[in-house]
Amino acid sequence: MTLTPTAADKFSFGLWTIGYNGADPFGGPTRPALDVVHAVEKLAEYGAYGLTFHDDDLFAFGSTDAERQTQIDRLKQVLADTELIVPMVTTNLFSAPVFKDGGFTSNDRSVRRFALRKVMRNIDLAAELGAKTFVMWGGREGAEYDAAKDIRQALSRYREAVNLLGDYVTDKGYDIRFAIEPKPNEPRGDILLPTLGHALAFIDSLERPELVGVNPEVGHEQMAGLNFAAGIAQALYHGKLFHIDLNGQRGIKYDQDLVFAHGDLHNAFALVDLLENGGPQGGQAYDGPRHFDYKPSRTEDETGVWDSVKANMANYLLLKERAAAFRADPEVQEALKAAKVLELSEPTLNEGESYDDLLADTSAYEDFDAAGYYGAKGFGFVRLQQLASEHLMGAR
Ligand code: ASC
Ligand code: MN
Ligand code: MN
Ligand code: MN
Repeated sequence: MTLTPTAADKFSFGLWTIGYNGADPFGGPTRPALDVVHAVEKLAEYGAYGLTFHDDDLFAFGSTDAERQTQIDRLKQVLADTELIVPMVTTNLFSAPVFKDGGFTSNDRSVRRFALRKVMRNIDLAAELGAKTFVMWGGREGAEYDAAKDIRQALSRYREAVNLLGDYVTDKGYDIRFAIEPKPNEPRGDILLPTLGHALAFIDSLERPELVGVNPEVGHEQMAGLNFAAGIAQALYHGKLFHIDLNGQRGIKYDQDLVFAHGDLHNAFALVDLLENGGPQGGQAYDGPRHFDYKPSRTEDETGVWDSVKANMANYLLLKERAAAFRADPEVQEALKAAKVLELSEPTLNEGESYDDLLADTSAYEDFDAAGYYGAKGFGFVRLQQLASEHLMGAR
């Protein structure tokens, strides 16, 4: 296996990620602005296949139509020159002061109407550039104070917005689906749709649920103390993994946006194994972009930025190679069998068996030695996890 990224790996980067200038709540920029043309040329050089952006990453909030068009034309030219694509576009409804209480769910109705217009304009651009996914990260959709936000009404307004956007892409004939990105907090004290589970339940309440999936981000779920790989498995179960944001996070704290696998390495291994080897027949479970949404640390200069770009992709490919070795190891196969991991895919009832049949089966209950069954034997999960660890650490 080659560890050099190619377009077939579908690695994409947000313009805001490599373009992050180092500003944080405690200090200003440590790096100069990054031009989109230079950014795309570098991504192409290192083997990425896609660039994603928020409207405001490409042309500053408040740009004139002419300024906006100049930037779009410059992007289009460099995409043509490099053969990079734009698989996903998203709208910034969080930076400008007008969005300080949110976009779709601001208490102020005029702000909500402005937010919808900003998104509709950006959907037109997404369609023009051939993007297939439109991400919605509602970073300011939330509150600090319980008295300040009627959460049930906020969810109704969120629903109203997503329903309207679903009508819009349908009427326009755009080949675009939406992906909601959950996050528990930061920048708001609490954000609506805080985890992917909340988002999945919300999607069920929409008029066109088939148009809407999730874009989970590693660190965002981990900020809520959740198992990211397990969450992705549930998103796949619901057929809702429309996009994914890869990065690293070390525990329940502020959103670190580290390089992918620079956080919980075991879970990153489980995630890549799931995406690459976890399909129903053991095939690929997800074939969309492997999108990195991280921040090159504030300590880095431009060389460090490109080092971090290479690190994200190298870590993914290394984990993919380690996961393939894990799956191919006969000892692992045997340990999986011993641990009955494969038995879980067998339906619990026999084909055609009814609950009456189950009730009549004395071996299931009356004659089943439930008290003694597992007294003396274990599942061997620790041995299995150690085999995974040894593959992960390159010891096998
Ligand atoms: C996004 C997205 C995020 C946020 C964040 C902005 O579009 O996926 O996680 O915006 O990266 O800094
Ligand atoms: Mn993040
Ligand atoms: Mn993200
Ligand atoms: Mn982010």
